[in-house]
Amino acid sequence: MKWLSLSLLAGSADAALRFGCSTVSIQRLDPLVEPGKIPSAHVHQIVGGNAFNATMGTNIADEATCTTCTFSENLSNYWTAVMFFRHPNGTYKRVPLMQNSALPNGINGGMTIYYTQQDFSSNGNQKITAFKPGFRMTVGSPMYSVQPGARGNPGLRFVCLEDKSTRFPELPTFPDRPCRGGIMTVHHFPACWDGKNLDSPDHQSHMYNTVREAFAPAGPCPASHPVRMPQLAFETLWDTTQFNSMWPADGKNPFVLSYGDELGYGTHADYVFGWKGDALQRAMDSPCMFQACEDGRPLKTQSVQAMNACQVKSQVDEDLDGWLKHLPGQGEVDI
Ligand SMILES: *[C@@H]1O[C@H](CO)[C@@H](O)[C@H](O)[C@H]1NC(C)=O
Ligand SMILES: *[C@@H]1O[C@H](CO)[C@@H](O)[C@H](O)[C@H]1NC(C)=O
Ligand SMILES: CC(=O)N[C@H]1CO[C@H](CO)[C@@H](O)[C@@H]1O
Repeated sequence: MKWLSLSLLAGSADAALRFGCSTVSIQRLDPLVEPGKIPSAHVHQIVGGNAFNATMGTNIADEATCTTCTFSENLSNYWTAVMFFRHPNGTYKRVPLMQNSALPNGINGGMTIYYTQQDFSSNGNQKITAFKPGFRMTVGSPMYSVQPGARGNPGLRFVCLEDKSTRFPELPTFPDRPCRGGIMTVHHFPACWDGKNLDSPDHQSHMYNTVREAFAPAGPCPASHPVRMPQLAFETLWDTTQFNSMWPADGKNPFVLSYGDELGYGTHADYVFGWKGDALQRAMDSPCMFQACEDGRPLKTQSVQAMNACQVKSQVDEDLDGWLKHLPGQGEVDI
């Protein structure tokens, strides 16, 4: 009898988290790929808990005292590279972040984070296992300068926004024309775990990617990585509109990611798990969808004001907001 009711519980259910996170920091730190290095090679924009640092321990849920995300039990960190505009006169300006639509008003920049089940509308009749304390991973790589192999990664995309709700088409590279509503970058992470390792030397091989375009149903997890975990995804909205009047005469895309990528094949993102206790597992086991998961059903939430108040001070003293002669950390000579 017990088995029967358990298997019924694991039946088909739609459950998904979608929430906003304000910017917690924009600086040159990279605790996964370059731990301890201050400054790291390129600039990142970070959201989530205030335990973000050059070196991060395995128990950030206890180290952080606040988070910039809607769900206050979520002390995880999420980050990506930063977008810059290159003016025809050769200088660079950081592109501001803007909040997504469908989120509470007043969120300061940041990103929209998704934890879905197998796909947007179903768990595919299987248990979705939450990440464990100490879990971390990356997706994509700044080293990719061409379409990475035949497999590519359909989970890493750019969208030319007409307005904040444009979602298609998804492009593998930067748009080749000015976009009326800005540019969105999308990062879908792999969701199949090897069941053993919280991390791996390349921060990727403990996970296996079955991602398809957009939130389309993911393929089954392979025997090497049998554990289905939440499908994590980031949406980042870049307000490129103030630069549309400065589009260069040669018509080439003037936007560049903070490690010098003008095409976008090197787009990448990083994740460090930091939910308190079993909060993420409770959410994955409940049938709630988006806002219905808030206000203690089952997750605790906080106000936009409290989200925006959580900040991490930059440890790197450098100008990121003027018209810069070069991208921070790029094209400098080490003395
Ligand atoms: C980051 O680490 C440094 C050096 O260990 C420490 O002094 C600082 O307080 C930490 N910052 C945060 C926000 O934890
Ligand atoms: C480049 O153009 C920007 C925008 O007009 C301007 O503010 C900046 O001073 C210019 N820089 C140089 C070196 O001409
Ligand atoms: C469950 C839990 O410990 N939640 C904490 C999450 O972080 C906020 C601060 O952002 C605390 O107030 C909560 O107590």
